[in-house]
Amino acid sequence: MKKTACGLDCYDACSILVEEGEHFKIKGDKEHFSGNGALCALLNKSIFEQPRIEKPRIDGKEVSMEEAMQAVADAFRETKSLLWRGSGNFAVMQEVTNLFMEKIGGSLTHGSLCDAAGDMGIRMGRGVNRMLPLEQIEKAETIVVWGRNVTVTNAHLMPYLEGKELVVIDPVKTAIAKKADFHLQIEPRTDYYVAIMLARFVFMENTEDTEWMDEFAPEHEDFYDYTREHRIKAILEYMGTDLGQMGRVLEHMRHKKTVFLVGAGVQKYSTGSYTLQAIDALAATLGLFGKEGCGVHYLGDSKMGFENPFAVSLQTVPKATTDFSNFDTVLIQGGNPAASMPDTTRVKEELNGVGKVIYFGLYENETSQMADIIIPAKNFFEKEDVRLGYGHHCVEKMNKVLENDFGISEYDFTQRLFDTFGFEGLESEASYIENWLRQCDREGEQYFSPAKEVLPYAEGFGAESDDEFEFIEDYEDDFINTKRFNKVRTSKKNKVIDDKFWLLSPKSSKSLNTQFFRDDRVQMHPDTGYEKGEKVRISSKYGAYEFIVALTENIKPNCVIITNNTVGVNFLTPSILSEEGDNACYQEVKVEIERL
Ligand SMILES: Nc1nc2c(c(=O)[nH]1)N[C@H]1C(S)=C(S)[C@@H](COP(=O)(O)OP(=O)(O)OC[C@H]3O[C@@H](n4cnc5c(=O)[nH]c(N)nc54)[C@H](O)[C@@H]3O)O[C@H]1N2
Ligand SMILES: Nc1nc2c(c(=O)[nH]1)N[C@H]1C(S)=C(S)[C@@H](COP(=O)(O)OP(=O)(O)OC[C@H]3O[C@@H](n4cnc5c(=O)[nH]c(N)nc54)[C@H](O)[C@@H]3O)O[C@H]1N2
Ligand SMILES: [Mo]
Repeated sequence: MKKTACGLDCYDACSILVEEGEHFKIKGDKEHFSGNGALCALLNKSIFEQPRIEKPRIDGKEVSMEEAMQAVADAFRETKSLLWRGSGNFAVMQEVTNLFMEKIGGSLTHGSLCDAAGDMGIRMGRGVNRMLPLEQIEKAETIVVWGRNVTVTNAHLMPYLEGKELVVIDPVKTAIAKKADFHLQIEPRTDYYVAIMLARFVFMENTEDTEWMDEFAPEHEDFYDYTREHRIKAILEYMGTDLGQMGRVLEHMRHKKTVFLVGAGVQKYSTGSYTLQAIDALAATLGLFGKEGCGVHYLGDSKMGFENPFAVSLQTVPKATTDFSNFDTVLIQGGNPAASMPDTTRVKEELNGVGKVIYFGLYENETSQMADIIIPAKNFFEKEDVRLGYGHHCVEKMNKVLENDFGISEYDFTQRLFDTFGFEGLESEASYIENWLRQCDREGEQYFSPAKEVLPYAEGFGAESDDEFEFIEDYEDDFINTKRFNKVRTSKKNKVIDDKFWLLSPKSSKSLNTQFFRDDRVQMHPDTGYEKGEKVRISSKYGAYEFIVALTENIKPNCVIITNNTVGVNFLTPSILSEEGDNACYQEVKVEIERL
């Protein structure tokens, strides 16, 4: 049996056992930290069923790989060029193409469609974002699942939650919320206030960890004063909760080893960084850093601690709001920006303004349809690579376990361009893979990230662990007027009469972002008066699209859910960046609904 690992962009980064030969079969790895022996349906089924792009194309015409790669090389000669890389494959060799961009002086992107706002908020408080290892999650007494849809997006963590007190903070009654000891069903985009209010109540009842804070977070008295600037009654109402519910949350955290599992959901807003810094401040108030069974687990920086052989210093443009039409040639690798970036109307206009769009990927999608040159890629079963993780510290060598004679790997793509241009300095594929693995710590057969610390922040904060924790002390927000909390108007029978709805846009169990199953539905509360199967037009100030109604009581009537694998969802979302971190802000929008 050979081993490999899943390359899909997901917290779990599962190790995979492969039976090669006539009866090619994959299965989960029971021995592995993450994985508990099972594999998800995306891996067992979808990957093998999704039709692939098998032929390179130039202007819609099928050509040989040689012709297509010649056209790619020509497109990069003496032009202003950009590499926009998605996260279709999370493994490290995706970045080898940076080395070609460096040679031609092209541009790359910075920021993220995903987690950068939260990551920046963590850095603002802790200096560096060190991932909480799984063994601390295992030792916790209470788990607070905060804006993470664990059963869908992080399913292999479920065994770690068994037997623990469970609190869920989410505007949606998710599957995990239904199982929880308490579900705080807040209004969207109020997590900053939830954290500040909880911290305030912790101080009020004197259950804060003064001893720990005196040593590691000495500004705690200023923070207490800051929390007291927030008016309790108005803010609780704005959050859609009350004192009793806040008390129930605290009940599970008081004097308990507590881990917060924070997801992308809390930070898809312009203020996402402040939210994470506030959640961290609550954790600091409770003294949850550097102790067994405690901590805040968010999406980690998988490359932390490594010297990245593909790091280059080039000009960059923000990934979430890229002005593609400033470039003559754009290489889109492993992504589907025409669907996954916010503000699809703008993105499509921008892409139309580019001289040559090169799409390097596995599947047909909104972006391949707009490309001038199409290069079929190999998937992660078909090439050598290394998988790092943002949910745990295991590192896996990915081995080639399937043959593919029509696609090209990122390494071969880069090598062909080096050869055509006569560039030197590209090392062998094996030496790069060895470079990544050599930097890992090793226990038996298992590789671990060199950044792994069993008890992160036990000695302190910052890169040298000699800094103190920085509490949040300021919050600017112009999306809502925090003084005049605008209430959702409801009629006597609790039917919504406000004409605007929050757009919630989480992930789906049937897709990995826009790979695999694509949806066409909007989920709405029955009290909105719409009926299952109806066609509606949903619009925001950025654009509009048509969806089919599905009903759910898992949300409040002032929200709709359109998962991110739904065709057209990003016509509704704004081209703005988070105030810190240059992240996309998919949920910084309210939408209107029209019956068709
Ligand atoms: N099956 C599957 N798994 C995936 C992915 C996939 O597409 N499919 N994508 C992968 C990727 S790229 C990522 S980044 C991760 C992300 O995975 P998660 O961190 O789980 O992120 P989301 O699914 O976007 O949303 C998480 C939760 O946030 C809630 N939420 C929405 N708005 C708010 C809010 O204002 N406050 C709070 N407290 N909660 C809110 C949603 O209801 C949802 O339950 O998942 C990875 N795993
Ligand atoms: N409304 C809304 N939009 C969102 C989100 C949301 O929550 N709501 N989530 C955002 C998040 S967190 C993320 S991470 C982004 C993801 O957005 P993208 O990074 O654009 O990812 P995908 O849309 O999944 O497109 C991945 C493509 O990569 C290609 N691919 C897969 N494997 C390989 C490979 O090995 N090599 C090459 N060359 N290509 C490959 C496939 O053809 C696939 O179509 O979407 C963001 N968009
Ligand atoms: Mo993501």
